[in-house]
Amino acid sequence: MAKTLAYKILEDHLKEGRLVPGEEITIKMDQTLTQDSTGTMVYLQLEAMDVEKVQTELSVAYIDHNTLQTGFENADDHAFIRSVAARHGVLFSKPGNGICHQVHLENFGVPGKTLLGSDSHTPTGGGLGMIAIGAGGLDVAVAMAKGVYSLTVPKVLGVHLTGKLAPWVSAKDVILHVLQKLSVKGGVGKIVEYFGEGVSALSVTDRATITNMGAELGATTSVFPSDENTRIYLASQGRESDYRPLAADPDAVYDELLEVDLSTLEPLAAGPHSPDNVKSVKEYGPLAVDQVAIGSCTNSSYTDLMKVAAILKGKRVHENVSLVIAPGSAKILRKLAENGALADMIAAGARVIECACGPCIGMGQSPKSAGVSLRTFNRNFKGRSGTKDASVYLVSPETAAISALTGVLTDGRDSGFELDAIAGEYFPQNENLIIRPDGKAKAEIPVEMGPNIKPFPLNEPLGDVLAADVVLHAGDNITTDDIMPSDSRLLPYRSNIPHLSNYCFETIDTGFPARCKAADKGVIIGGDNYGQGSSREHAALAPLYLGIRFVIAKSFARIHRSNLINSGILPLVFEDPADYDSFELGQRLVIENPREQSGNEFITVRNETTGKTFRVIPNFSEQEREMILAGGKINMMRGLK
Ligand code: MIC
Ligand code: SF4
Repeated sequence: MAKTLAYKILEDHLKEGRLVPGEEITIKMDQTLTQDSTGTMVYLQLEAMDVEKVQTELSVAYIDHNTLQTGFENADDHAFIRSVAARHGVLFSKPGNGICHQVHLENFGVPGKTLLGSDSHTPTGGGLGMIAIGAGGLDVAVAMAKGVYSLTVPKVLGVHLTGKLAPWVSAKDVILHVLQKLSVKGGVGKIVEYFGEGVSALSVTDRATITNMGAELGATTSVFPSDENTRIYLASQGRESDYRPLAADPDAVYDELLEVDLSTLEPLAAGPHSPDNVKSVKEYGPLAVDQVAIGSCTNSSYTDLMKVAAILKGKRVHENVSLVIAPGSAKILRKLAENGALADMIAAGARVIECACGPCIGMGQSPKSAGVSLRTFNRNFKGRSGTKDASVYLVSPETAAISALTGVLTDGRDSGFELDAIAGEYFPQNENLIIRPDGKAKAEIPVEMGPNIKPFPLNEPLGDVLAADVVLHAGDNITTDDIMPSDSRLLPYRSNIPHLSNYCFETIDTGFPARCKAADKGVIIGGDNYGQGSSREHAALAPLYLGIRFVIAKSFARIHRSNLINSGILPLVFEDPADYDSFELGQRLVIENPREQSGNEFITVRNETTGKTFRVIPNFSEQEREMILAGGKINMMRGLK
């Protein structure tokens, strides 16, 4: 039978199960990546698993998120990660080397390989024809320890690309268009696979922009074929030998299909506060802009920044605009420095900051009160920039750069400026910011553990009755940034759950932690797509620490659902979504005999306060149920039942 590319790669890596949508499979994981804000938990967990060396072909620990060192905390985390990486044969990418997804694409991504990363934007690797999946830290730790990962087989949504992008329209506009069509939950339970003659008009870094933001669709991952452009990209990175052509069979049948004619697209923007709130730049504009930020794992490639430099060259950034640029990697920054593009940016009035996530995760550069910020990033959730009342618009690098000059959100096609194609470059290998393991045995390398690093909380095996008070009634599309906010104040505490838990749900309801403590055991009621966004397992661990035992929602985002199960918190779905409206804070919900009920099609929940009962759907796979019974993945691995 003709196959999609996604299923070909999955089949190549299949260890257990059948490739049938909805069934659980276990696949071999060739590579893993971690970053520092999820990495401390991952490496605490890896240490707890007591393995000697990682079982993957390649595992890399990146430092790119927590780079604003205002105290000892981040630096301690970096030292901890470096020491554990060395103990287990993991490569360490030093701060300054760049954003994990960009650096991985440049140096390590290989067509046809699998990659699991403790960051939701790991699917960036799909731009190189990888099956690259974002997951919670514990799943990545297990993948390192055992070389495998279990997942529910997704359907494959084919995006048929035809035509060619017009000048001033770029890869960012392609994915914004797809988001406009499908919404932030349109990719849940799916792999998004791009195919068709339009593919050849997109470079690997264009493709990586598109697969990167597949995370915003809620997709398991996104993937492009590996073709001549892939070969050219790998050759430019000195890795042509990693190239292998890959594509779906010509008559492959997709579960769903979306047609996109690239030539009909125009410059788009996602307005506050959701990546799917997409309109054309013209519809949103003209809009006075206070800040323009260019960078992030979505749009910080060499070609992106060369286009920006070309637009800025010989011009002046508008007097009302603060333009900040964060190149994706040290390789890119070096090249921009060598060829003069950096000088063009600086001369125009740009603020160039280090190669890291930076403003994308609120680490500096928060906009002014009620400010308007145009960003080439992937997420514009309320408050994520560090300024609660700021309005963040997600745009392409071209739109960002031209708007920085005009001071208003501008469609570059009206500028009269002609954008030339960016010439290919060769990027010399430079390993000075990578530390490779030196072959020493684990016992010879001590773990460096600073005082801010606290043990992760553990749940208890599921008891005979589950009773908890409603401590939050949340709406649709709650993000993990809502559940466990992250900014320059809080990122230094990613290895300290007790401290972080005091800020749980801070942007929505500052009374949440106190209410949880008063309730002893809590339940959260959520709407659709609960837990979308980041892979941070802190959004499960902090609630666990605060006594949350189950969450009932209309639907869950994939990674967060897994993180809840890994922590032994039950994610339960309303049988009848109308029941969602029937709760008030403080009501007591009781599940009798949850151990047995968790294996049924439905679980009956009694609202002790109103006397009413309703049903929820557990839908646990066999392995998930084992974790739920044991009180989480670590308990299960320790043999608890
Ligand atoms: C994000 O973009 O939200 C992050 C910060 O990269 C997260 C990871 C984290 O919370 O540490 C992600 O995307 O998974
Ligand atoms: Fe970093 Fe932002 Fe990318 Fe997350 S989305 S990995 S914070 S650049």
